[in-house]
Amino acid sequence: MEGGLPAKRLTRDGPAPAIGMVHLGPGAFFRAFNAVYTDAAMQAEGGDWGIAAVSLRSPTARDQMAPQGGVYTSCTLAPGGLQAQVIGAVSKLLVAPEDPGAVVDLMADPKVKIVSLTITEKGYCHSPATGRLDLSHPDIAYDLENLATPRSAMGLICAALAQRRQAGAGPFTVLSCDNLPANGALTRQMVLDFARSLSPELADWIAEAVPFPSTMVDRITPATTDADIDRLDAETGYRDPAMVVHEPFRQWVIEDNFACGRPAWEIAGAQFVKSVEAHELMKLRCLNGTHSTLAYLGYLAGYDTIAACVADPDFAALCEALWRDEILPTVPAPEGEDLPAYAAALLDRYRNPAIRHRTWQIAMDGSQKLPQRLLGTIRDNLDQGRVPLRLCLAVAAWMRYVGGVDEKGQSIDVRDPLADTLKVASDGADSAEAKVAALLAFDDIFAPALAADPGFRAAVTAAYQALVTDGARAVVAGAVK
Ligand code: CS2
Repeated sequence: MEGGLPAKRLTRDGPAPAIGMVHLGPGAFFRAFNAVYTDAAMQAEGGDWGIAAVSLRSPTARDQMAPQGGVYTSCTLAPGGLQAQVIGAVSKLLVAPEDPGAVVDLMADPKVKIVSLTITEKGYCHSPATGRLDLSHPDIAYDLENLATPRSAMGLICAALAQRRQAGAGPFTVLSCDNLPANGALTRQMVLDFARSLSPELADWIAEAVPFPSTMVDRITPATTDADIDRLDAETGYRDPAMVVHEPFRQWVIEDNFACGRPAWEIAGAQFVKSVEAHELMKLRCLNGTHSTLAYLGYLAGYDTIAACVADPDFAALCEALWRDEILPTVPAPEGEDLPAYAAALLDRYRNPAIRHRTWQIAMDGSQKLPQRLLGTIRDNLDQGRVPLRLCLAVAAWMRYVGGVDEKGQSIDVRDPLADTLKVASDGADSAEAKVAALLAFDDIFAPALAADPGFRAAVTAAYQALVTDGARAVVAGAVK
């Protein structure tokens, strides 16, 4: 702000697009991804696909975007500079806790054809070990008793579907866009588990009528910082608190199974396929698996960002060795993908110096991420007769991280739904062996057969001990020799 003039804010020219979708979870990823694809599809083909974006908790997204009529800036960050694009696909913003009934009514309106989700792993309220809905989760328990005012995504979806069934309004498509394996099938299971606890007839109708296509989503989108907002202001003259920053790359693979139409997302490059499974496995294991590895080891080594991690040749070599020896041998190539080329391109994406993706941000919610990012890959290696030492090192680094004290003795701000119990378990044990055993006993994270595997236990314990004795940098250097 100069000379006392208020900062210039974005405004919408003309009417907002008519609503055809409700999206739960309007955070940075949604704004850098779903809304960008939808904006391009509507510009090219028209269609009433305006998005009503619903926050499940905080009013931040609404407070940032509503004063701008829902429009915001999507900024592509490449080494060459910043490219800004104003996105107008978000027509309305709601905050569910302020009026959950209004959100249910909107979702029940027949003009809504798709309900999409970016609610993060923990938003599914599932037990990763059983793959079923955690009926004891406080939000789920509340919603089953209070369906008129739901708090969880599953509660909102079931309340709206119940209304639609009652009114003969037909289904909507539920489109999960979170980094979970078979995210459509998983969402279907959670919705059905919830619905069956309410009414078997509702569950049967949903099983019959509602499609849950799976998707693979990919675009690196670090949290927006004040420095990003200042930079956009300096370059464009607009001060946009709702702006998002992201890499140039994007990939969206979607199962083409929709009940009542969809935007022409293929115009913006989305790939429609019969089965997404192979793409999802490739992405979760190759990208998210190394991301989490870099997050824990990098944080312990004192690196603030992914780009800083892979500027260290040992950390870059660790990624390459992981892909070559431990990850790619467990991943069948999806049609049209060359796995070694895919992995090599990932390293270039990580190196993008314009993207400041913090190791601390990626380290969040590890208890919800480890199974699909690292543990499934470890299981497959063991089944193929190999103990994958570098993946075991990543698990050990997570264990050090959730212990809550870094290599300089400073406390770590661990964000995880299980943070407190993980810390208690770690603090209650003395030796490396005892700490590893205490953490492997979390059977919502580690399947009992994996936790009991002697080769896995020994490798994680040895890596944990080495991290304590030698520190992350030395251990990573040793792991790529
Ligand atoms: C990251 C992902 O924060 C994280 O856990 O690994 O958000 C990652 O950036 C995206 O999946 C990339 O598509």
